[in-house]
Amino acid sequence: MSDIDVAMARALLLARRGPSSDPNPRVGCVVLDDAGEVVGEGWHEGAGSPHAEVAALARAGTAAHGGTAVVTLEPCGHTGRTGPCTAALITAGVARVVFARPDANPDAAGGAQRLRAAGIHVSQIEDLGLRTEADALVARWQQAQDLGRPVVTWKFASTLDGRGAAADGTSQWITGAPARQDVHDLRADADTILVGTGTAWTDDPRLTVRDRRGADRPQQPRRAVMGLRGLRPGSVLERTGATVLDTRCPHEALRRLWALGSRHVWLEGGATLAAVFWQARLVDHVVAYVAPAFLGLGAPAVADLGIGSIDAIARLRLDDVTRLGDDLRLMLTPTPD
Ligand code: AOF
Ligand code: ZN
Repeated sequence: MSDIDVAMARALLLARRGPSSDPNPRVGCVVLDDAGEVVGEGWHEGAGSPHAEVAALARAGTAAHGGTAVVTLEPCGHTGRTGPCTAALITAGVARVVFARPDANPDAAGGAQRLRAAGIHVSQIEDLGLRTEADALVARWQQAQDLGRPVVTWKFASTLDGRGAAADGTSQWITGAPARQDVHDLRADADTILVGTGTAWTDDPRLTVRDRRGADRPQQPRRAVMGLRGLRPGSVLERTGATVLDTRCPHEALRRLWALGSRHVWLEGGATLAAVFWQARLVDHVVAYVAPAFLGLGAPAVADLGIGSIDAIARLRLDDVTRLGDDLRLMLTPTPD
């Protein structure tokens, strides 16, 4: 591994210190001096805070002069919430910039060109493994940019016969503890947990991300409730100030969540709300927890998806199967018809 590859691997690690879901991508930067020694490190802490390059240059000070900035993302050439990184790199007098992947945000793109115009040697890292890692780091953010709306992951738990609740309406617990903990781990990747007002009224859920001991984690996604019924007075969500989206339209709900900075919505139910998103083709990923159990009569975990005959069957691509205790977790992607 070259010095540059080592620095890029380090920059990728630093980037992971940033929030996993934010309107901005996670970015890390390592500054090397003209002898190849690390003189500054930085990462982006989320929208509104300094970009990774600016943070790393601040630590490097004058040692950056004639040195190399190694960045996981092409430095931005625009003034958004903060100034352009290209300007900061030029002012610091770096001789060389190596980045791992281009910035696909049309506003921020063009950074490499600007740096070149200022006489800086700019290149994309050669190592394909490092490029792939940099892509994976911002995959969810990139998907949301491409869609122009938050990515939607629909999660549900069901029995073998597709039931989400028993005939008397009771539904806790279908899956075992390992599967329930897994939900918390996956929830942490989203910035918003969304349920319908129906679910909010019946279940009075907390919708927080908890650790293995059941304590709330420090970084919590936004909790949002969608529908025209509002929140039950005195419910947990009302007391803790959940976001209320007083609309039945899933497009409108996602527009509002996007404006609030949301890029990945974790849709937890109920079945009717999920079906509304599905029929609007707004479901990007499905996570299904299947318990080895029957309920026979009872409420289906999945509501009417508007499928009238076998020709219209909704098939999904099976991306992964994992056993969690006695349950199965299926990761799926809807396939276009
Ligand atoms: C970088 N370094 O650390 C990050 C970049 O609104 P702003 O000013 O925070 O700009 C956000 C955009 O800048 C974001 O959409 C992405 O294109 C880029 N993010 N660029 O050079 C960084 N976080
Ligand atoms: Zn920047």
